[in-house]
Amino acid sequence: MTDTTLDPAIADLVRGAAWVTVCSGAGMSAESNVPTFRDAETGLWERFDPTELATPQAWSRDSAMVWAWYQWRAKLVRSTTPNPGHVALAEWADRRTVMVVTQNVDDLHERAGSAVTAHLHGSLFEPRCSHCDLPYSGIDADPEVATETLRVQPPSCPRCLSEVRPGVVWFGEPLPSHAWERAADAAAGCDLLIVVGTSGIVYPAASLPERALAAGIPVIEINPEPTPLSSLVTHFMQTTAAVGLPALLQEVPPAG
Ligand code: BJW
Repeated sequence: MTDTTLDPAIADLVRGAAWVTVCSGAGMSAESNVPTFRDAETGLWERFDPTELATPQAWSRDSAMVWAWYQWRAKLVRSTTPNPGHVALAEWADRRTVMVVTQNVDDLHERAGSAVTAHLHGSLFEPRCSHCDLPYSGIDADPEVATETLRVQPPSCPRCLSEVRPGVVWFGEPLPSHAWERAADAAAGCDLLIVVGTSGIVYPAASLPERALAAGIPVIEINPEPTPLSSLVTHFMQTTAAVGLPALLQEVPPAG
């Protein structure tokens, strides 16, 4: 897709939106070489199903394996850089109100210059005590010291000596309530909602575009593959984040 093929109706929507809310998922970071969740994994972890590891049950069964996996992912993210899709959103915020609501646990939106409204599923870089929730910042949680081994004993909480866990949201766990409230407000108040790079099957995050559509707010989806949402949205752009978002930004005149 190039800017010359952009649907004029999409261009009109983008030009007319003073407040845009963007809901991003793993595909947002795919072109930064961060693996998505449901695509095939490669390398050290190819023997594991990531959706099996991102559960409280996996943590109870083998916390050392889960800790090592998250430290490996944090180190991998540190080695990557934002792609043109991340950069386009940061530049868009110089011209209009842009709120980024992400399911991603990486920090690529922030490193591109966006102020993220909500990290719905937490962060790779905010480990905390599994018992008392005290944030943990010991050197042994620094991703730079992570090694490519299958098991690493998690650090101990300095306050209660329980194991430190990754600061992410696993299946069956509630989303951080402040993040969810900010996300719901951002989706309810915007003029245009853009959903990018998510399979749209994990709730409650997947309900945000559904709610926006029900409220009459136009929704544009960007994804190289159709999802359950694609037939419901106002416009489906079958392309990638690093192509689709810069193409949309071209329609937004600079502020002033
Ligand atoms: C590209 C691209 C490119 C590729 N450009 N695109 C209602 C109905 C049914 C079930 C439920 C429900 N409500 C709740 C549930 C249960 C459950 C759930 O949703 N289950 C479904 C799977 C059936 N939800 C939960 O358990 C949630 N908690 C909850 O609801 O709590 C309630 C509660 C209240 C009070 C007390 C207790 C509980 C929590 C969900 C947590 C999800 N956690 C994970 C792991 C996070 C940590 C980690 O990263 O390890 O979050 S799972 C994983 O999936 C991760 C992701 O954020 C999330 C979504 O994945 P995403 O981003 O969509 O990635 P993919 O890989 O699926 O898709 C990538 C897409 O990108 C694809 O479409 C590609 O085509 C596309 N793509 N290249 C653009 N270049």
